[in-house]
Amino acid sequence: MRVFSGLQPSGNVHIGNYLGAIKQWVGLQRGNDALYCIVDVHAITIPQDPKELRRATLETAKTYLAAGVDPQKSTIFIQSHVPAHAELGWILSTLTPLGELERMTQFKEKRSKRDAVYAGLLNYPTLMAADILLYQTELVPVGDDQLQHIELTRSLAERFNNRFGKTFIIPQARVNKTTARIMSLAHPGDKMSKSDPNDKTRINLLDPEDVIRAKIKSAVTDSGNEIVYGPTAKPAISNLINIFAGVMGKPVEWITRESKELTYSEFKNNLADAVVQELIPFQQRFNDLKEKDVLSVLQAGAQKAAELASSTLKDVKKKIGFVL
Ligand code: ATP
Ligand code: LTN
Repeated sequence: MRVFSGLQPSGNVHIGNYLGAIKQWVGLQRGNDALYCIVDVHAITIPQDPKELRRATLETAKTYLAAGVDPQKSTIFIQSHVPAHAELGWILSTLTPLGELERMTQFKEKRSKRDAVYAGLLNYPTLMAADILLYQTELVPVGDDQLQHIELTRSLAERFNNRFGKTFIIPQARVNKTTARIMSLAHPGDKMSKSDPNDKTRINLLDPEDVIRAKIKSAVTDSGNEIVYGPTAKPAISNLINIFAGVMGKPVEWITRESKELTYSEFKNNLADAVVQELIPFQQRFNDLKEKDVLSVLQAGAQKAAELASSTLKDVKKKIGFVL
């Protein structure tokens, strides 16, 4: 199957991004034709410091590689290296009713947090639809906050196909049940987020071991003292169980069975051991990567992606009446 997904280049890549998205990507490389993109064109929908954007873009590429995305199996590239994304994004924006964009939860959320909002932010979902549709994608592995965008992508593809003839494959989202929405360590009612000003709410992939342990130790828990799963009654412990299950690659039931006799503090210790065991080797691989090798992976990736994208874009242009 053709698989496509992406992450915005920003610092603070956290264990929610890792378990909700990147870890799924690694698993999907086998037997599929996967493209994993660093979406810098999306990132500039909110103001970015140019130096920081460049740094974060390369850091995100290193994160993919260190997490196990293998350039021999998958295509890794930077969105702005393939101009077809912006071109198809523009075309799709001319077919998207304004009301549908204004209703997007992520847009409303981001808008409410900022004084100035630019047109690009409203058009974010049409660019995301272009990312996906350009490659005739069948499967889009993401966290559950992206489901609404994928729904819009599907309806845009259907609308285009109905009006101009069959052009796009209708893609499907793929979320991992236990890790689709990892919650904040401090406020289990909120999603763990890159942009939360309080760093203690998340475990960053690059946090040192003592910081990881301290953050897990100070994570809020629920009343009572039993390790039982129940996202409504016990949201904080259930979130920690989800993280544990995701890191270990085991079902929630296995974690709760193994932890039945433990106190909250013993359970947290075991969780910290598991997270450290996953992240410290990741960090070693991350630190060993050289910028010049990363750049050459990205260059080869862009070339491959551009070839695939150009055939869809050409078909689209012909169908809408552009002279080729
Ligand atoms: P922010 O947290 O600032 O809203 P973000 O982390 O959602 O940013 P991206 O970096 O673009 O933004 O997200 C990359 C991927 O990680 C997406 O597939 C998204 O669904 C997933 N993801 C993000 N946060 C979580 C989370 N808390 N739990 C599970 N998956 C997540
Ligand atoms: N909006 C996504 C990032 C993203 C993406 C994509 C994910 C941009 N284009 C295409 C999957 C497929 C987010 O995580 N914030």
